[in-house]
This record gives sequence, C-alpha cells and structure tokens, in this order.
Amino acid sequence: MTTTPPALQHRHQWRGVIEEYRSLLEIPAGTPAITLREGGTPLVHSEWLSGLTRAEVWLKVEGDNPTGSFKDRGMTAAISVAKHAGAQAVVCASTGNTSASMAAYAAKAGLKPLVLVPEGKIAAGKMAQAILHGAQVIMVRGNFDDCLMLAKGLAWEYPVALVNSVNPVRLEGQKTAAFEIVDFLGDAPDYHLLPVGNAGNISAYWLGFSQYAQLGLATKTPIMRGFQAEGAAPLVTGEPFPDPETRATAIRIGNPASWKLAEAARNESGGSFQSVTDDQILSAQRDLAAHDGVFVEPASAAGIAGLLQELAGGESYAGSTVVVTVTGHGLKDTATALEGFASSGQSLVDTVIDADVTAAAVAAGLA
Ligand code: AN7
Repeated sequence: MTTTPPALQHRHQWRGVIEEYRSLLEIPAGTPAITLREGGTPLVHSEWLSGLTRAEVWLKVEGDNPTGSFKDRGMTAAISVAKHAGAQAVVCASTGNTSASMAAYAAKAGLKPLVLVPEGKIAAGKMAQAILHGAQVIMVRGNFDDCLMLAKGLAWEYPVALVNSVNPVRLEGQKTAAFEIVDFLGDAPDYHLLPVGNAGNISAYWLGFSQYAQLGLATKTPIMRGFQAEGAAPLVTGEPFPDPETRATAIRIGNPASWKLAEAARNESGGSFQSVTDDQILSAQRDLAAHDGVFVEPASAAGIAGLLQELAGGESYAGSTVVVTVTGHGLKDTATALEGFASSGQSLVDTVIDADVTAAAVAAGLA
C-alpha cells in the first residue's frame, strides 16, 4: 500500500458531480460515472454588483465546466445511465451547449452522438465542439422546439437514447449546482437569479435547494427569479412563442419542455419570471466582463441584466445574499460579443504600429 505524503493529505481532487454527491442523486445504484470532472465550479464574489445592490452578490460561474457550460452536470448523469443501460447512440436537440456537452460525454463513453440544431442559429464555438467530438450534426429548418420534437420522435422509434432535459436523469445531475452553492455559503442564498430557456436548469436548482432544505442541510430555500429574452419569453407571458427570436441564441426557445416544473419553482419559492431585451443582455455581458473579469456568453448574462433592470425599477436587495448563475463561457460565441461591443459605440482594436517602443507609447497615450 502506498502512503500519501503528509503535505498532500488535506488536498482533494474534485471527482465530478456523480461521485461527489452520489448518495443524493436518483440514478440506478452501481452506475459507473462517465465524467470529465465537471462541477466544483467557483462562486466568485462580485464587488461590482454587491456595491450596486448593497447586498452580497456571488456569481456561480458555470462556464468553468469542462465543455464550458452548466450542461455538463446533467450530461455526466444522462450519459452514464444511458451507457450502463446498454445504449449505443444518443440524441439531443440543442441551441448549442447541450449538443457540445453531449458530444463530449458520448465520445468519452464510446457512444455515437446525434445532434439536431436549428439551421444558422448555433454559435461557432458550440458547433466546433459538437463536430470535433464526433457528433453527426443535422441542421433543421426550424427552431429549437422543432428540433426537440424530432429528437423525441427519433428516440421513440429508433434505438437512440434521448438526453434532453425531458430525461429526468439530466435534472438529477444538474441539481448539484444548488448543493455546491449551499456547501460553499453554509446556507442557501436569499435570492437565486438565472437565465431561463428550456427551463431544465431552474427546475433542477429548485430540486436541489428543496432537497438540501428537507435534509436539514440548509435552513431555507431561495427566492427564484428567472430571466428570459424579450423575444423568447413564454414563461413571462404564459403563452408559447411560435417564432422565438433573440441574439442570445442559447435561450431562443419558444415552448420550454420543463414549463410546469419551472412554474412550480417560481410559485413555491415566491419568485418570478421577467424578460430583458437583447440590448440589456449584451450590455450586461460587457459590463460583467469589464468589472468582474468574468466573460460569459450572451444568454448567460440574462440574469445580470435582470438584476440591473430590477435595481433600475426600484427593487431592493439590500442586506441579502444573492447568487446569480452565469451559465456558459464567453468564448462560445465571440462574434456576438464583439458585435455587441462595436454597436455600443466603442472601437475595436484598430491601432497597428511598427515594432517600436516609442510608437507603442504614443499609440497607448503614454507619450
Ligand atoms: C448558456 O443547449 O437549451 O433553461 O440546447 O446554453 O435549462 O434551458 C441551452 C440553454 C441558459 C437555458 N444559458 O437553460 C441547449 C439549451 C445557456 C444555455 C440556458 C441555456 P435551460
């Protein structure tokens, strides 16, 4: 038997969300974990937002997951269970991040990934991930909701396992983000804000917060506030959007699969659904990057945009603890980020000089 050197004994290598939380997850006993060591993402304190709100505002930075979004939490669970059950191929509909995550975990598991995406509406980084991880990518003339209908139909009639969040195992993995927040803060926050598209994430968070409260691991559950893009805001209006439209393509969804669960989360937590415009989203994305050093994709900034909108409207968070989940990494979609930057009237990098210190100093305004 080897012994661990004393200096290393206190160190813990994060094992991924299944092994860290297995006893709290409803997945079949003995399912081997197919993991990229997802989860264990940081809660980063935002001095900027804490100052604006006179609250303690923390960012749950889910872009730090292996494929750059929160989807990896649910995907390790769904792929592990599908593999254990003998699946050969997996399918999902996606606005980009689910397909990137599914393709990576399917590659790790030796399963064939099949991806259905709305034509022309997927950020380049996400598409590159799905392709490089070996997915067969099928573009659909339609939106995400059409893709989900097809994915369900394929899984129903052919030997492919569906891993969209209509698969309840996905929510089991995804709820670990709520566990991590409570583990870190010592209790649940007063408020939890996040973007909402297909509504799996908010449903999973509510499951996780509720479970911790029932187990006595938290004294309370947070008020849940979900934010949608104005052009794709069915949970705000109460009606499906037949033609959802937003530059935050990740949340361009008109008929969320977890509609009922998300409404339950709102009702039971005393929360709300609100919408924000694309300009607010892109402006929040820039401000978060510039103030806090956290670069998120447009959809991920919806919760930040929502918090700023509420403050502008006179809402007070003073004295409370607030967690805002930022769901995906900014590098997923640099094109939209730079378009937003340019359209805000700021100039992109356009100074070109010879390799000369004086020229650099002049260009930098130092001389
Ligand atoms: C960055 O990848 O639906 O409300 O197919 O990628 O749980 O759907 C992505 C959704 C928020 C919304 N932020 O979460 C997909 C997909 C980012 C996202 C959401 C998504 P849900």
